[in-house]
Amino acid sequence: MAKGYKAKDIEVLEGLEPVRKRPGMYIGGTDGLAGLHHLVAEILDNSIDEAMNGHASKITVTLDKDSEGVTVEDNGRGIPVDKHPKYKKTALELILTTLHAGGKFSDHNYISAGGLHGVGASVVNALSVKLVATIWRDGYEWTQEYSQGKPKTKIKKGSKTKAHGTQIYFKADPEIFKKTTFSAERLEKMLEEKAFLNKGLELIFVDQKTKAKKVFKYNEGLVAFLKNELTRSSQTALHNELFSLEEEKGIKVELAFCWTESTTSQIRSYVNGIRTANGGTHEDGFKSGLSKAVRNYIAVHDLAPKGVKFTGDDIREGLLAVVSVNIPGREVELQFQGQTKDKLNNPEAQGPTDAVARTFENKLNANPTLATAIVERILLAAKARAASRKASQSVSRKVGISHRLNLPGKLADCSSTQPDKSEIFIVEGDSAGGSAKQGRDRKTQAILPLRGKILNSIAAPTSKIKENRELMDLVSALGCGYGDDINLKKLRYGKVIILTDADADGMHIASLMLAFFYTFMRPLLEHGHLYIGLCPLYRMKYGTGKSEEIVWVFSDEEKEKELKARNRKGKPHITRFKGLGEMNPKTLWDTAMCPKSRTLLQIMPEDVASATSVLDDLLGRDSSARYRLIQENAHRLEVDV
Ligand code: 0RA
Repeated sequence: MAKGYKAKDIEVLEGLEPVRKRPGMYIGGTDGLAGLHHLVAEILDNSIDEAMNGHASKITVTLDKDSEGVTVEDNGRGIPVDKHPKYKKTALELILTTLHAGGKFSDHNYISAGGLHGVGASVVNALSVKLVATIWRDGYEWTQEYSQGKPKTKIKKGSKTKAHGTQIYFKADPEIFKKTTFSAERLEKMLEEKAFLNKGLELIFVDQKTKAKKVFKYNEGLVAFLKNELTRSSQTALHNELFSLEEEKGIKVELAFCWTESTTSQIRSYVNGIRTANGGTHEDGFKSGLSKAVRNYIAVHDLAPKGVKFTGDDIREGLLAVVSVNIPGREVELQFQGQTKDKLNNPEAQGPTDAVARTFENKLNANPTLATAIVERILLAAKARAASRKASQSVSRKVGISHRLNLPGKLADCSSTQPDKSEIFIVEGDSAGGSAKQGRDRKTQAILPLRGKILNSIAAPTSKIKENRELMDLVSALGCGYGDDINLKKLRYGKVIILTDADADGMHIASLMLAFFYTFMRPLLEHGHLYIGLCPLYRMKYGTGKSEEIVWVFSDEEKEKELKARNRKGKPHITRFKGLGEMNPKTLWDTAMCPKSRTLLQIMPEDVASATSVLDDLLGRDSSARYRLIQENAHRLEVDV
């Protein structure tokens, strides 16, 4: 622990202008709710660091009555308020007004690499129309107010107190953010997640609007998360004990996992409290360590029947796991990659997670009954996979050799043969298919109408898939095969877009399709080829003739908002769409197909694995959930401008 941390230890890098100029670079977006709530996470992470270093025991987050202001308070040491000898400013001011200001200890006692890019309080300050820091320290209360990153007042010495701690109140700047109202639900989720990740830490959420107060504290940490997740998805573990492994040697690794009846696996991972929806090196390390432990155990005890080969996927079938690593130190910069920047790329995270997961072998050795249950589960998965592979081989071969010649009759193909310039719309029903065929850009857009409900592929064995005409048409249109024989190099379209009605039926069909893609063509999702096309619910027409203006909206909320925003313009004529089939080709093109005006949501494997609720939100009856989802996923929406 650092001794006598004072203002002089603060390293000063640069001012805050770049943050206001390009806020997206620092918080990942200013249109949706994600960026806005990221502000809270940044402030919260500082308090969590203070607590996890043993200086604070309680953190309270309070949301104002109007949901516009947030207060984060901890009972830590308080940010130092003495003046830095060189910069002639208090440590508080340096922390709040300079980018990347932090203590220069090697043991990182102040700012760990936490927060999206480890940028912290100054970024929040820069993007707040008002920020008030209240510090209890050195026997007094101290306050200072800021606006848009600049001090509005000098630091004020208030009344005497024995208390110690830090309180930051802030309101997001409407010049920067489209929306400045915080969501209580989201904040609550954030605190709950932080409580799972930091075992024993007490986090309190107070919503002044509803007067609700919630306390999050999980002494079991990630294991509590597993239990919660099992209950939520009404699943049970195959074994009594849930596994928890941890170790801290520089990099802190925490793992919790169990096996369930499910035929898929779900691994959730974090680095320094940041969710990595697309996994990365830490997750890879976990998988390889777990495989080694299980394989070793099976080999040593000679448990594999002759001729049964099992893969990593077999080992992980039914696995539910959380992987959390903390990479300390400001020297190590977190590296993220992938289209959505949510995949960890730091090589140093792999070894430690691998090593910790490998120690699972000891648990297996210590408890043979439990080990037998798990090994049986894995061998069963291996046998099932071998059987389904055999069944699918004959089909895939056919698909592979001359897929160009084998295209299904109802496919309206595009003329381009370059996958990166081609896309395919999978639409439901012939009437929607007809409109889409007429409305499309035939150079780059192919249409495949699917009839009837497709098989629920999660439940269906691979051999049944082969008998399903609709799915086989889909497979041959895409050209890349499926199951173990999938080869994305042969994928004929760069974007595969599911387009269904925004109603319960459409939702059902879309979820079946997602289940199919997830189970049999997962690499398609992993490489970001799969999208859901969003169709508007209403058309709002203002004026007529030359002055006519048309606005498409996707939900009831959006409609209300639009009406409020435009009330001076007079009443619009509003049309509600019942389904794609009702739209004429031109309308369908304008709203759902034209790359310049349509809205696509990219679907990642996580979305399917973690919950069908993404779909519920997207296409379900509750259009407010849909609105929220669209808002929150603004960064993933692909809207060409
Ligand atoms: C710099 C130095 C010290 C504490 C902090 C910052 C600090 C920052 C935050 C942010 C939120 N809560 C916080 N609590 C503390 C250490 C000061 C000392 O050595 O006494």
